[in-house]
Amino acid sequence: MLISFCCAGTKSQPWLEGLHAAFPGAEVEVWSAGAPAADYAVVWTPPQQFIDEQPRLKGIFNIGAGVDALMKLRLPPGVPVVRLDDAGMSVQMAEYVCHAVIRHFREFDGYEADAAQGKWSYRKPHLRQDFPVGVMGLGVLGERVSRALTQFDFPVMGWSRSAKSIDGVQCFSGEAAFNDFLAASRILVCLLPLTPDTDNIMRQDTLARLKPGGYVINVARGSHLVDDDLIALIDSGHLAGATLDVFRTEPLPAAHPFWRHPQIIVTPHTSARTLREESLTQIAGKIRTLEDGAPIASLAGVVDPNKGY
Ligand code: NDP
Ligand code: OXD
Repeated sequence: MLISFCCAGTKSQPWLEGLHAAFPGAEVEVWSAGAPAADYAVVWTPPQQFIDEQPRLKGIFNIGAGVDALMKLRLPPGVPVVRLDDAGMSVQMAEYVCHAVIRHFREFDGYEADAAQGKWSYRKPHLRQDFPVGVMGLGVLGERVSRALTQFDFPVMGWSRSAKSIDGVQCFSGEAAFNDFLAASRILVCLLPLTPDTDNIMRQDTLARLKPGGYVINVARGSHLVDDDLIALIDSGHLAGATLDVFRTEPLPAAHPFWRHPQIIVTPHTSARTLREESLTQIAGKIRTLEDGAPIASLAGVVDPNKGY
């Protein structure tokens, strides 16, 4: 068995060692143009050439949850694309989003600014019922985030394609319910996959539907958000600000206005990191399952090419 590793911007050695340890009899190689064709591919944003040089792949394993970069390629028909299914990301995402919501709700930025000036001053506490949080995407990450937010007694709403039922979360589904979901939300969290349906989903007309004083937390992909529309809505006072972890261009260019906007917090695509050990264990387990002849449908995280996630 040959496993080819083709992951842009990733230190390969520890991954190769992990795959070797899981499959001592296998060859595990970092891909380079013209290398022998592999049985399995472990990838992150591979070039089209990598795919084109793989006539006998049995599975493509993405070392992230989002497969939007892969879905832009011409992929071999019938070869399963498998994304990470949590692998330690949902707890990180819950930490990040709860932190961002609470930081905004409790005005901790304001307290920090006061403290920096040696000021002992109180702010009027807000009511939780005035800060309903809407989570777009109730998949592996969005569901965990929604549940975590309910633990802080925020009113929590969720929106997904298919109908869901999550304790303590008011669930909306489908396009027809989108406007009602937005109108009921003040803080909007994006945990959607990036697909043609969700590209630019946070733009002037959709963000304008949020309750006054709205706040955006984007932890999915930069292309979900129209940057200029966000800035215009903050500057007009309809939105109070945003916490952004993902951007159209990453790293975020030095001249981008998000860096300097006083009501926008920027983090470097770090809300839920790929954890190598968890990911290797998950990928190795799935390769073994396929090698044992189990049906593809028995694996968690198999991407539906029609849905694009
Ligand atoms: P899942 O596939 O488990 O969940 C996706 C959710 O989005 C599902 O609930 C799905 O609905 C919903 N959805 C998809 N399309 C639509 C649509 N058109 N309308 C309404 N709902 C829709 O993905 P994950 O939770 O694992 O990950 C979500 C995204 O988070 C990833 O795609 C990735 O881009 C991003 N991410 C970001 C990270 C970061 O560090 N910033 C780290 C990891 C992931 P349904 O359930 O009905 O199918
Ligand atoms: C992912 C990511 O999709 O890291 O897993 O963004």
